[in-house]
Amino acid sequence: MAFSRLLAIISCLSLAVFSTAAPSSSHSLDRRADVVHFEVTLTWEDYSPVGGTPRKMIMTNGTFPGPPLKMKVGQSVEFLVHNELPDATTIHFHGIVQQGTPWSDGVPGLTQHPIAPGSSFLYKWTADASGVYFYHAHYRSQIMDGLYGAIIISPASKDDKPFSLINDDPYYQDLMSAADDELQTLFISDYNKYTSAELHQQEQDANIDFACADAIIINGKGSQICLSRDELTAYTSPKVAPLLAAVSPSQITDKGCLPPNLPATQGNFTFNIETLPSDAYFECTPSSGPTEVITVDPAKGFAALTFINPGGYELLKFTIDGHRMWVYGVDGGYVTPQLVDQVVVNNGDRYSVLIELNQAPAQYAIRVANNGLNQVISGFGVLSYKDSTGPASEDPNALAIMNFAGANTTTFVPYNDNKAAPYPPSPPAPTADVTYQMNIKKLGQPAGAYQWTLSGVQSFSTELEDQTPLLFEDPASVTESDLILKTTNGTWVDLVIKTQGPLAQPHPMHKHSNKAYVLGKGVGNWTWNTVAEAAAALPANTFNFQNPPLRDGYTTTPNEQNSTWMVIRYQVVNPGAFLFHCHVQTHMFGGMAMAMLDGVDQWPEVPSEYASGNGISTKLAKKGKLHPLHQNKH
Ligand SMILES: *[C@@H]1O[C@H](CO)[C@@H](O)[C@H](O)[C@H]1NC(C)=O
Ligand SMILES: *[C@@H]1O[C@H](CO)[C@@H](O)[C@H](O)[C@H]1NC(C)=O
Ligand SMILES: *[C@@H]1O[C@H](CO)[C@@H](O)[C@H](O)[C@H]1NC(C)=O
Ligand SMILES: *[C@@H]1O[C@H](CO)[C@@H](O)[C@H](O)[C@H]1NC(C)=O
Ligand SMILES: *[C@@H]1O[C@H](CO)[C@@H](O)[C@H](O)[C@H]1NC(C)=O
Ligand SMILES: *[C@@H]1O[C@H](CO)[C@@H](O)[C@H](O)[C@H]1NC(C)=O
Ligand SMILES: [Cu+2]
Repeated sequence: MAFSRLLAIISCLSLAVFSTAAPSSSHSLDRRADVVHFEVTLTWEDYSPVGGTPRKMIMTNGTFPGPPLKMKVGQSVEFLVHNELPDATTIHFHGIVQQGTPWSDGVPGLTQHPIAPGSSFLYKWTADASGVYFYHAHYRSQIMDGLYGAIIISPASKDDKPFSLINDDPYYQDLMSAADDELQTLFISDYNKYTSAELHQQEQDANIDFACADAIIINGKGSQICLSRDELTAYTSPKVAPLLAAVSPSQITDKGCLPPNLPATQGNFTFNIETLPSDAYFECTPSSGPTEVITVDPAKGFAALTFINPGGYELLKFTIDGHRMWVYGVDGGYVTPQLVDQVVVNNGDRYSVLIELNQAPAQYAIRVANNGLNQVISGFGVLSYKDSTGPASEDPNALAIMNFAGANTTTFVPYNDNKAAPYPPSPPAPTADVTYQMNIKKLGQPAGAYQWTLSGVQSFSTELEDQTPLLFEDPASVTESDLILKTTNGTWVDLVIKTQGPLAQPHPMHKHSNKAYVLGKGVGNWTWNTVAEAAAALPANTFNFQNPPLRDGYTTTPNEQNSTWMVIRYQVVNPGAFLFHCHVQTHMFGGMAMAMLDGVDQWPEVPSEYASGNGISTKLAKKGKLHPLHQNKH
């Protein structure tokens, strides 16, 4: 059923969907040298990306997702945001180091005060590394209300790119580099018809950790797809069958979700699931919105696509019918390329792939499936060869290698994250100066089923978002605690992240400011004081000190029976107050976060325009004093 819908979608493509023009990234070049200025207005509007009943969503300059920001490496960036929402907000530039500009990191309570409704804020930072990043709301879990858009920073030279490792013929390298210069971004995300605030209220009323989407959308487009009971049964993973025995009927819901009152997944709590609206978990009402079409030109030989997951809680994976993919970039950095058939994209992560356009000129399904056990769900887009008129085959599933539940239907090569070696090579220090251990778990009763801790002790309360930003404090006056750690500039820091089992979930962790090396992951209990101790005790290949992945997102290993652990290592190079947290929004909202006061010995002096309170540019921007060119905009 889901796939006959896809066929219908593909066969009407030639009629309507080609009109989706690429959004233009308009910006003005400042008179000052190499400053690029962007300006957006946020509004709260009725909208539904999937047809059906609209909800309130955040529009960025009237669009969802927001307009892409394009710039060159080395440029200074200004981003002026006008908050016309009914709520406060902040904007984070995900993956941007904010070297020397920690006050522009966009985290309320750490780097700034929330931007009040009706006011404006000017972020200023340097585009000091090439790659694909994204901006998104960082107040509460507002990202789930639609505030996100791409940041594309082009490199200084094509010599920086790893394409000689794919093909030693310069002709092909040039084609690949040209494709990379024109890369297209695909935001793949879960979607719910409830606002983030409504969803958190449902969590609290029902006492559950929420994880049940209406749809998977691509670049803000998609459909709510409802399966028959037979299809749902066929797609139910054997891994969840034993968990379902605890409920009656012992089955996933009509939306394909694990019921919200499973002790195995939620823990030992008393649930009030009768308070949930019926369509939050159970009732599936199909609706159709537009389908995202990515048009590619086979005359160019290759196309480059970057997949970004800004979603609330669904860990996702994608395949493209008829095409293998060279993964050449991860979280903005180039990597040693790998030729694969499927890539997992966890929340906050970015994967750049090259595809060779050597297939019959036709339209091919882009399949995006949930990678977690919590729900059977997929979303679809279309890769369309320019001037093609229909699908490659009458049978829409003829070229599928992954089904609606995300299970492989053939043998193939998934991307191996452990082999995401940075290009050019850039190894970490062989030892760390300091080790911090964290323990991800639910707080447990009497706390709610939606409340988590990263430190293993306390939850990071959302109320901390409204406190005086830690960056504005003298770090000597801030007490170190399980929620606030201090590091010294220049030192190498190991973070050991333990996830408590027996059902250890995958948590896509994100470090603000600098990237970190993923040294290793394991199943079982971490019982050592340092990585050096663990390395001496464990098999030789447990840790990678030679060419470990260097990235800003790192996902803990899931396990159905045991605890798991993960170690990341970073050098403190940018003093400031930086959040370390799970990018699953329900987990972050539930407290899975902590503050790193990096480089307390070299604490930055906050410029007066940022230190002087809430919204540096409220009046200035509106009077046009900061930006004469924009004088008449508001
Ligand atoms: C947002 O819209 C304003 C007004 O039309 C325009 O000046 C500005 O360039 C737009 N911003 C972006 C990032 O496209
Ligand atoms: C669940 O919690 C209740 C109440 O706190 C406690 O009495 C019970 O022993 C717990 N059950 C398990 C299996 O831990
Ligand atoms: C895909 O499915 C087959 C059969 O179910 C299995 O043997 C194979 O290992 C699976 N995984 C991959 C990555 O091919
Ligand atoms: C912090 O340490 C890094 C790495 O040693 C160094 O490059 C940087 O200049 C230091 N920053 C300050 C403010 O001292
Ligand atoms: C890990 O520790 C827990 C609690 O101490 C224990 O119950 C469990 O058996 C340990 N797991 C392994 C794999 O050693
Ligand atoms: C979990 O730990 C136990 C030991 O407590 C071990 O026997 C088992 O293989 C582990 N399971 C997995 C999936 O690693
Ligand atoms: Cu998490």
